[in-house]
Amino acid sequence: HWSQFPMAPPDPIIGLTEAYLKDDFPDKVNVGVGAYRCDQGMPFVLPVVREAENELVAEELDHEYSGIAGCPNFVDVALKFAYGDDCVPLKENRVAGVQTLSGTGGLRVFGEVLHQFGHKHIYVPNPTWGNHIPIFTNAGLEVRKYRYYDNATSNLDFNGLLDDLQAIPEGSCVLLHACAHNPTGMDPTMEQWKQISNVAKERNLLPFFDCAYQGFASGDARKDAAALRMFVEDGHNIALVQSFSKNFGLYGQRVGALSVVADTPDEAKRVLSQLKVHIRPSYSNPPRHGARIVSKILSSEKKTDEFVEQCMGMAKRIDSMRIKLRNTLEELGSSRSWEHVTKQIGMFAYSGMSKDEVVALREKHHIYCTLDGRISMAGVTSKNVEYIAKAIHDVTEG
Ligand code: PLP
Ligand code: TYF
Repeated sequence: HWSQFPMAPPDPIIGLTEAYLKDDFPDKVNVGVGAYRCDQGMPFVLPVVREAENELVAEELDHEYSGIAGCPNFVDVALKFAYGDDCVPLKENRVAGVQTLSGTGGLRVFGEVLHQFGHKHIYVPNPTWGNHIPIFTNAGLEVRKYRYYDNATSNLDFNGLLDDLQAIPEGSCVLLHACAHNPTGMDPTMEQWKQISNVAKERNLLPFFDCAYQGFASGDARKDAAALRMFVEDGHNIALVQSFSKNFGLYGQRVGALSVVADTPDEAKRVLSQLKVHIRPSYSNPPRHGARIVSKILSSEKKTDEFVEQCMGMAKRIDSMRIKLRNTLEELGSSRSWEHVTKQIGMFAYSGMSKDEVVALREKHHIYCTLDGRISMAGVTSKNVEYIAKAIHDVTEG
């Protein structure tokens, strides 16, 4: 019967790595998937992660199952990392939290729970991380978009965003990128977040934060959760998904958390019970190793400081590559403005290249980035930045 199966297209992001690996051009460049590379182009393991891992090996822990909700200490420190130590709902024990299969797994679990409790749709920014759409569609939700970015000016379309949020059905769930928006690299200012919070109040919206880059926005991981903390202080019962893939460099370990703020401890317990009901028949319980690493780091003030410093190091290297890429394009005499490349934050440059230009970049220069023109700056290095700039110049001016 498998002969009846049509061939599915490759994933728009992961498929790029597959194509890149097959390419035998010596100077090929993978700036598709958002995975940090050191300046030598190699994967980077944070020294504090190595240190925690070595300590864990020495402890000779067992490999028993976790509970359905994962490692309780991990959930505890992960939530404090995002919400802050002084968060009132955390202190009042009214936040339901579970360990998830990284950000992706948390988004899916919450999407399913929303659907089960009567939500028919969810609003996501336009554009958003490509995988948001199939994640929520597969959870049974209709995915609707609110305006976010103005391609013409390479800027946030804040008026469009507010107008759209004001017009959506009351009680809807709205997905917000907590910081370092993927793919545009443009976040609202704190004043703009306040206005979003006010509209969410007026319209009784459910703010659902996707926090995948805590540490890549301001450079200080502890400050990057400012927007979601403000929403909690404003009295919103937010939901939050955290990924530890990028900031801790734990991509393949699948470390994440899902949490939901409730009005009372009893309500939080009921929400937790429903999250567990969804997880048990899905994957039963999450993996332990990565959660133990994060738990060890965030349980120690010294290791947390080291983590913040090392994460900042990654963000700074990316920033230096933004400057180098923009300067080189300007030196080459580009007729386009590349100012947005240094204005944007996080892992990506939303370059403004057209689909045809992206395809030419791939076919002519063996540089792989997504069709929307998103370049993973985390894959740009001192060695390939000039090659990339010259190739972009060629396909945009040619
Ligand atoms: N959300 C956003 C906005 C992302 O960019 C990513 C990864 O690129 C994720 C969630 C999920 O990543 P992971 O499943 O590795 O945590
Ligand atoms: O680069 C991006 O936007 C992501 C990265 O399981 C990614 O798609 C890759 C694998 C994965 C989750 C996220």
